[in-house]
Amino acid sequence: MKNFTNKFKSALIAIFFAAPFIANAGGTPSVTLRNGNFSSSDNYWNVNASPEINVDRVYGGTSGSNYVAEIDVQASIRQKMTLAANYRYSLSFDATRRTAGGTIANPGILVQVIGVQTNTVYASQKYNFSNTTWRFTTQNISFGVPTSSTDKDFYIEMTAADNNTTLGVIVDNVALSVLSTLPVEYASFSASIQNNSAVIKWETATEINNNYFTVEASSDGARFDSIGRVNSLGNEQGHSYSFNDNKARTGVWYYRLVQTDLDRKRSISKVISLQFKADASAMNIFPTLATNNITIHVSAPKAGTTDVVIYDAAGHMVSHSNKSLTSGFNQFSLDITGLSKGTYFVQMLNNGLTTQKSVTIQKM
Ligand SMILES: [Ca+2]
Ligand SMILES: [Ca+2]
Repeated sequence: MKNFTNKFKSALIAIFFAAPFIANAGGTPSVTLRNGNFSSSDNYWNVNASPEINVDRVYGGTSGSNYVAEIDVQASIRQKMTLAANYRYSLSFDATRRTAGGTIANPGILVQVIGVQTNTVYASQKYNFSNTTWRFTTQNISFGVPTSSTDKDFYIEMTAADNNTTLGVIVDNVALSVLSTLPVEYASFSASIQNNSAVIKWETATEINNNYFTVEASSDGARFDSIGRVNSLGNEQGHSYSFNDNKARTGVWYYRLVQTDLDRKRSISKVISLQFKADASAMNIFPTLATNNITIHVSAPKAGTTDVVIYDAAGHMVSHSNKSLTSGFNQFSLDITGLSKGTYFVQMLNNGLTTQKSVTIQKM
């Protein structure tokens, strides 16, 4: 299976800044999604994709002349097109589960809009279908291309999700339209890790008709869940916002903002990624009741130097040393004779990844 899903490479911090604001000269831009009804076979949809186009009767419909596309493990569609920045767009399509020749349980499609120049994901939504009779329903996803975007070309693509078979989801009548100018213009959008939790920050240059932001998080970059809501600080001028994701996370996580208008229209920001610490279980300390020495076992993703820091119960650093780690399993001991009685915890910083063992040491 060709994998067109864009997974962000891990990055500690991802930031974008606004290009100089370009005033809209008036009039909406033209949108040129072509062959959305598949009437000219796979034309325009075969950009690094392997479309499967047939009349709908093949898949469970009744028409011998209406051409549709099946999205399955070996068939996807992808169109490259140009979009203007500073607009919000609506991507719509009709979809149904295939009903002829067998069905599989709840097959899905992943619909994405990806910037060609920067690989930024502007829209990503999974849809699953379980209809047992042939029935198209219309789906919509809206997304914004901010002024700060350096992407000029965009891939509109649909690939299989929750499906490793050649029976899948049938789509037709893919259309793209301009909804409006962006009600919120972002000046910046960034995320960083502070004390093992994500801090999401964004600034707006202008806000028009904005109601609130929803912060969403995802472990796979495709399915996002709301983790909190931040109300707009007011219209017309720009504001600074911050949101703390205090949930314990490991590995790579993806964040985005969903902005909701007073009239309930929504637009989705870019996606940014964060690399959290490796699983703390990769480090073990014993004994946890110790007098002179503790032994640390740690698994390192690669060779390098690690800082070993011991904090007391009040969070004060009481010991700081360096250890060389080899890739894989490591074992070393730490002298704690200088510590007074009490509870401590140990943190290691290895190659920018923080491993913090929550198990405490009881100095006797
Ligand atoms: Ca059609
Ligand atoms: Ca097929």
